[in-house]
Amino acid sequence: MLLPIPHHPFLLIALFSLLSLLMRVAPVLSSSGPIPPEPPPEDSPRICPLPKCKRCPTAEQILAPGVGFALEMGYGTAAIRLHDGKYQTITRIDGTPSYALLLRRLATGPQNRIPDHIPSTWGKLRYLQKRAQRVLNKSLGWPATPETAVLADLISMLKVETAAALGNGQQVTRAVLSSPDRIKLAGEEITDVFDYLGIRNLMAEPDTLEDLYATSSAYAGFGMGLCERYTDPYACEREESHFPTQWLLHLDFAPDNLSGVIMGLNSVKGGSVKEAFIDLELGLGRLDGPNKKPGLEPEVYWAAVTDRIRTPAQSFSLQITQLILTGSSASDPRFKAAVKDALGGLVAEGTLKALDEEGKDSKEKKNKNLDLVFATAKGAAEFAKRRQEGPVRCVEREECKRARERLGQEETEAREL
Ligand SMILES: *[C@@H]1O[C@H](CO)[C@@H](O)[C@H](O)[C@H]1NC(C)=O
Ligand SMILES: CC(=O)N[C@H]1CO[C@H](CO)[C@@H](O)[C@@H]1O
Repeated sequence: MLLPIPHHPFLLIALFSLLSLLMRVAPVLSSSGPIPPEPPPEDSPRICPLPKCKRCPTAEQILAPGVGFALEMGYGTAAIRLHDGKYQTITRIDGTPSYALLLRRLATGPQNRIPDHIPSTWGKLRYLQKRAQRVLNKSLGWPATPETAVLADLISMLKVETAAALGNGQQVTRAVLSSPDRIKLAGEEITDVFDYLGIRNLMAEPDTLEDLYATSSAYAGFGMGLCERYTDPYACEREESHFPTQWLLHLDFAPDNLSGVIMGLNSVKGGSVKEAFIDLELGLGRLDGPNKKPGLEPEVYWAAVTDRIRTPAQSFSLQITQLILTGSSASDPRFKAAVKDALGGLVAEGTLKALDEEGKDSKEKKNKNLDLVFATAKGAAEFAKRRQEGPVRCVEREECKRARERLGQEETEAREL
């Protein structure tokens, strides 16, 4: 929602005051009702029955690769999902100290930063005033908030590398961004960053899944919980309804941080987080790395890691049925041993298979390592691909389906030539 940019400073000030005032009185005037969040709540994400799509997707929309970015505690990653189903991992870029600090603050701060979760009226008013300031900043082409600037800094680097990988002067104009489950960047926070960088947030339009966070994204990145016929929403829903319910434990282990999420889900779109922790004191860097804690004994450290993982798994009332690992330190054999210890006796043997799925020869091993680092970005790219290929919140007419099939045939023929 960009405003036209006024050129006169007084006009600006007047506009700003007016906005502030409007934002302040609006909730008072509209009595005690809740303040609508940025996308109006009129629509529950899933409309039933789905309307027919207004138009068919263009060939470009169908064929273009999906771009996924993942923000992790200390770094960001980018991946693309090509039309033939393959993934390309692009890059991993370490965040600046201010990035690390911001993510740390978000991870340990209040979980919900949008107005429907702000308890007091005073808090809501302050939120509205800040929102007016954000809109003003954006209308001037500035980052909406100082946080936007920090996140945009890293994402713009991911964007540049991704554009280079796409080649032919292609720019990144739309993408999906995943953030840690303990942070849950809100749609408006992502949109602030993406607007600043000229990227369209493909998750902005609510569908059955409104927001994408790291665990669901990594789950998709490992190829789990995804329907095959995603261009047909009903067929996709039918497929998903046959997926068994899983209780997933997602552990992320990096030099700086250890985090865990327990989630119940059957498809990637239907997850609900039961527990989430992030421990800034238990990253591998505490043991060996420039930030290491002097005098920390490896046994003590690994026992603490084991304990941190075991506690939520033990207190969770159901049995964990699936395990996924991500993060740049997650392939460390000592970590895997700690996970095995932590979950021993709590989960079925088969669930621990994720720990052994290491290739025998070194090449395969290297690819596995890549997976652990890029799984989240790959999942985000998968969502991006599905969202831009469509349909979103509608079903296609027969003619669209036929056009898709024709395009598919042409593609196959072109490949065979
Ligand atoms: C708007 O931008 C200015 C300058 O970058 C910044 O100091 C201010 O905090 C921003 N407003 C909000 C609401 O963050
Ligand atoms: C890099 C990042 O955001 N992670 C934090 C994890 O914890 C360490 C301290 O243990 C912080 O320095 C990092 O900023």
